Amino acid sequence: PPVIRREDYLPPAWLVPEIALDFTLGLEATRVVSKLHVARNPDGNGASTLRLNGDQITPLAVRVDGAAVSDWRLDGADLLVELSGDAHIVEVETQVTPAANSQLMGLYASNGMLCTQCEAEGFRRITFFPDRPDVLSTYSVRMTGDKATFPILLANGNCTAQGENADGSHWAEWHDPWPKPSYLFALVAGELVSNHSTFTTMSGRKVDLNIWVRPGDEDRTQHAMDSLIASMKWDEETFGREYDLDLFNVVAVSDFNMGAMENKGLNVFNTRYVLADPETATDGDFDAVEGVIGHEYFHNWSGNRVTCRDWFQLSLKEGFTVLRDQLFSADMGSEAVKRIEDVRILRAAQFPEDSGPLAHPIRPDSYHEINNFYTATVYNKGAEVIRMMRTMAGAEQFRKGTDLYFDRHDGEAATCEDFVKAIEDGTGLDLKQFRLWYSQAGTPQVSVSLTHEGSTATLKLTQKVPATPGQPDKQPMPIPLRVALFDRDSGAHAGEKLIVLDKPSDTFTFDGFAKPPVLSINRGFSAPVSIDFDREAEDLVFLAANDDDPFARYEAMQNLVVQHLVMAVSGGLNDETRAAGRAAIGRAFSAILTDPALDDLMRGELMILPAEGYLAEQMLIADPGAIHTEREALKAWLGRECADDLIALHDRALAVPYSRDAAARGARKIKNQALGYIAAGNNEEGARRALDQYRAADNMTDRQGAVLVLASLDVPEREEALADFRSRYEGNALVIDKWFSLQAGSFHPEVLANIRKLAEHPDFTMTNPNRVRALYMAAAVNPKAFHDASGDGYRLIGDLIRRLDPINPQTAARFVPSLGRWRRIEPVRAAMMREELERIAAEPSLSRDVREQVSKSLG
Ligand code: BAL
Ligand code: ZN
Repeated sequence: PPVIRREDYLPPAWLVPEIALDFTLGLEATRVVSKLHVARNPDGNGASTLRLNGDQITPLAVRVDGAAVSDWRLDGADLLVELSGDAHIVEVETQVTPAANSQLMGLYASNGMLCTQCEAEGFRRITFFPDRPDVLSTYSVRMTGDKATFPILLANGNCTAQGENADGSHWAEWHDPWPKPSYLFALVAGELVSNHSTFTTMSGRKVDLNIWVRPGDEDRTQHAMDSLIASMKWDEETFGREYDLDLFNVVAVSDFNMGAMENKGLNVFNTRYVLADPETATDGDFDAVEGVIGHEYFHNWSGNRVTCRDWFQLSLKEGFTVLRDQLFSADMGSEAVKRIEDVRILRAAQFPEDSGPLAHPIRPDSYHEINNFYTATVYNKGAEVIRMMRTMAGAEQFRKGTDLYFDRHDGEAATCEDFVKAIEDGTGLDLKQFRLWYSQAGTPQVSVSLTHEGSTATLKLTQKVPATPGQPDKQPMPIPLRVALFDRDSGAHAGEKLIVLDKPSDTFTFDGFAKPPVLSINRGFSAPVSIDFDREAEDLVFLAANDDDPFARYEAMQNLVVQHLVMAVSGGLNDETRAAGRAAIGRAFSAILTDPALDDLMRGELMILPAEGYLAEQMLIADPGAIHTEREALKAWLGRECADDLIALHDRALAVPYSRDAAARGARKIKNQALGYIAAGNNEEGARRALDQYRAADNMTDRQGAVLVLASLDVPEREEALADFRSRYEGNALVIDKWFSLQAGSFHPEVLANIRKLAEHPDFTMTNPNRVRALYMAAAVNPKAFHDASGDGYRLIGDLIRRLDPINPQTAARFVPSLGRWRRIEPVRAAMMREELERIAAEPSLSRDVREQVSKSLG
């Protein structure tokens, strides 16, 4: 397949200022008549050929200015029409088969309803169109369908007319006044009920809000509605952004490739990010609903009003919108905990991407299949890059930059360069060198040393941006680091400073220290880098107990454990040094369990051990078996060593009644954390407590936490809880997803055999992405299952990719990166991982999605 390159961008030859779409709806066959008002682009190449992209569709009729034409031709999947003048009306008829669309791109059927997903290139599976984000059109949509099958008819914008026909069908017309690219088009038709509310914007516009779900699900929509209203208000207050239509619809569908989609005025959501009530959703699920509702809503400005010129600019809207949703969630809950969670996600998903065969800059230079670039790099690292600009400018100046950006580019398809320029002009920052963050891949490594002489502490920093595929040599980047130096005796510091390391190496001096101070660096994770600082365990214990920056406190605890486990895994510990290392960790851990000044949400966060994947990242070549064994051993040791404190914590948390306030959520968080350690230290005590917690649970956080622990134990209580869980939630797809995930993600000795059995379970299906991810993504990220020494975990994922690819290539391709990590894994496992990739590569008809990921991974 051809490679698409950023440097090859050319403006479109033809523009489409207006489009009218007429749908005759059916699950088996939907007829589409599309009328494009096309106009020659004065900035285009002047070509007389109009190229309309298509994908698995055929033109049934083509008309130009009302007259049928026959001199059209196909170039691959694209339709080419010759035009003589500067403006024409081009009509094309197509017919699609939604029920057979298992890719879930374009128009498809889900649970008896019709819905669309067009980003990135799904619109061309509905009708022929210049399907690129820099062609903006105003859309008028007419839908006709059987009233019993499709009682609700929705599209972007406002409903302008509706009526009934004598034959039992009905119709609706929708008009969206805001010009938009085709990827933001949406249509939904089906039996839906809504939770309705209203919001009055800052200028006094009353907006109707609906959360549409299948009948029976409406009781689980209030949190989504509350989150939507909070998002609308927050974006006005924080970014000055007001909603711009009279109606905002959100529809939940159960078959969906992504989390959700920001179609103008008609967001389409995975049910997972809409439905939530205490009985079926954990606290984490509630947070995810709030975050994704916010994210999609914020796209109305960062993505819709200002969209992307081309798909290489994806981070323009995604990185910025992720930052916006992170700031929103931080304001709605605990800023400290949110920051830690965001960094944990970045390290788990993005750092491995940046150090592997699929590494790419946040603004990629080339791709084969754009679906493969909806990555943690474009999204999460993209957010970190914009966050750094905000950190350097300060929130107030940054707002001037974003105001200028929205103002300058409203109604346009913009580039990352446009964004940086607006931030530069609005804030006064010089971002010349900073632009390297957009073009260079790889996580910068910053080596740190701190020396002390007289009353001066000298900080020496050295940066190295590692080579990545296609980018062997890197330039130094500006790295903003928030630092503080603590006096060991008083436990205080004289104020935080922001330093920017923009050279390969630099020194910074700090005066007024009679004794060597304790350095706290990259506070708040001010830069997405990895810090290499070999330091005394005692300094980390000090920071874990004293640092006033909550992220830095978490980081100190993580580093303490990472340093110890990396030594343990590499065979660098003897009995004595192992005992000393554990003792230091035990002291810090115990202080966390008992510190009365900590709130429980933060305490629960600090209790989490670094993930096995993150530990593997710290080693050039990792042995996943050794990492698993050492980490589990430490967890069990902590469970025994701190048993009394953990049991006291668990008992205290059990006594807190359910509510959604921060204190009760904190109690549930430490309850489940404590239970995990208790079970690790003493299986019987853990199993007994877990079953009690399960039986007494009046909410999903407690229930899932109990099953999570039991699922990994080889005890009789396990079966009771799993069987009850399944029968209790029979028919609730999202909770049955959890039932699959809990087992596939467990550390049970028979986990791989259990997964194979679950794949044969009548509730399992390959056609629902949530269910596929529930079973197989849980397995792929479960080091015990995936890295099983037999290689069966690799075979499991390899088999899945080959079976899923013909059904849903986009979802199948998401599983490839786990196998693509082989270069960083010990040789015996690496060979088996590679072998799986080769088996996939040998398939004769792979999708473009999987082909690209596999060939890059074999590289
Ligand atoms: N634009 C695709 C889904 C999202 O990032 O909001
Ligand atoms: Zn997004």
